[in-house]
Amino acid sequence: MFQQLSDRFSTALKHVRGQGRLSEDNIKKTLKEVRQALLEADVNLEVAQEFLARVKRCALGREVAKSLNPGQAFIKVVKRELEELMGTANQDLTLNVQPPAVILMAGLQGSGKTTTSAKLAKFLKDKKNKKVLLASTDIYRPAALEQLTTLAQQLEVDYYPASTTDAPHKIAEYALREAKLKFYDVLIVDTAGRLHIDAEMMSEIKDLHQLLNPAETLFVVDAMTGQDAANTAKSFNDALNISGVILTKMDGDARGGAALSVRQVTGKPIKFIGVGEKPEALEAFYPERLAARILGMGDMLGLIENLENTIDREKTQAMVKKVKAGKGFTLNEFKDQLKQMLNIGGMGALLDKIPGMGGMTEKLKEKVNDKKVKHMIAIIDSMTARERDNIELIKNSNKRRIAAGSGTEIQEVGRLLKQFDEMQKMLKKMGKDGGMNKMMQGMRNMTPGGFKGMPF
Ligand SMILES: Nc1nc2c(ncn2[C@@H]2O[C@H](COP(=O)(O)OP(=O)(O)OP(=O)(O)O)[C@@H](O)[C@H]2O)c(=O)[nH]1
Ligand SMILES: [Mg+2]
Repeated sequence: MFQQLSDRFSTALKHVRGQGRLSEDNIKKTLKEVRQALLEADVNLEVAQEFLARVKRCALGREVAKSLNPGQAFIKVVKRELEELMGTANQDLTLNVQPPAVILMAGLQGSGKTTTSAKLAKFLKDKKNKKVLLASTDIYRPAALEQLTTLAQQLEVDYYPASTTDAPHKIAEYALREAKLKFYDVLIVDTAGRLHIDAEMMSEIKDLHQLLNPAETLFVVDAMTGQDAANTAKSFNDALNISGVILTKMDGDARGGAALSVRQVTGKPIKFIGVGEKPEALEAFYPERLAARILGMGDMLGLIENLENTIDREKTQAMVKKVKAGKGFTLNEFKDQLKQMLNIGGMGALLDKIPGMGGMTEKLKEKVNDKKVKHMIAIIDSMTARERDNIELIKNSNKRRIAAGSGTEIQEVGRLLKQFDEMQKMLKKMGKDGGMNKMMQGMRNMTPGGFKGMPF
């Protein structure tokens, strides 16, 4: 996410970092490069120009001049202005209306409406404890209704079983009646996509809007379309007042132009971002966290949230205790950790948020792929309980059996055992000697020459 933009910013800001005094002259180059970075990111031109004017004004202003480290103060200004561009604070959904609160989803073809409707249903059910009903009024695209039904069933969210023989506004009417009758808190209505925002689409969605009187009308748009995302959201908003935008496919967006333009161009907040195809891959939109990511400062809060949502705290604490006591851990415990790693959304999602890891992420991702982790889990699963407790018992013939059982190669089994053994030694040593220094040394060994002593 934002790789390209982040790289360009870090190059641009290098010149000012250590500057003792900022002048029109010595920030010229930086401002030019920041401008270039924004335009390459496909940020709307007007938005980019205003941004630069504001940054320049602040950079030459009192606040920066009187600070102890003007170079750092300048970077702070850039960060603050980036946040400002994206809306400063997270804007939650407004659902405090007489239930059911209706969320109407709109957007162009393939923007991610149906997937996002399902993600949102799961989010509201799991995180906000809401009773949610999903409905689709897409009677046009073949199998569109089935797509929503399948997603709803997978996520164990209720759905309204619509029929393609009913008109969209009829489906909406029935779904709303059902939601009222059965005391749902929220009704999410997915709609059909169109290639362009045309009169037909607008008239259908206006109809639905009038009938449903939604608490939220969310425009779903593909972040990879850059500033076009902001423009389509704007034309839609001009015709039908929206309450917010959801940017999807941010996981594949290296440039960031959409995220940086939408708020200024439409005047409406981005409320969520889609960061993958999985149902959990939806995040509330926090401008300050994204600004930090763009500037290579990572997103520790996001990382902690990911971890808190998925990590089994008791198991992890028990393990940390053992490691501290210099005891190492068992293969079963190791497997638990691997599984938790996958739950977080894989190593890629994790590394992406660690400060300073931005530039390394792509290379690391190649090394540390989820497939390897899955293989490792399968290998451990194919061992007997006795073998797991005592890896000394595992001879070549056992390795062959384990490889066959896990669908891997005998070399992979050998590698895992060797790595596990090395890791045990390292952990035991760390536990005994204690202290952060050892830990830091261990981390340094992990990069870039390879993950010594780590499971990869
Ligand atoms: N990588 C990634 N893919 C996504 C994301 N959101 C949606 N997709 C994918 O985008 C494709 C289209 O998603 P849909 O939800 O069917 O889009 P839609 O807007 O309902 O499409 P129509 O109903 O045909 O207009 C699917 O393959 C999704 O898996 C995301 O945040 N990241
Ligand atoms: Mg759809």
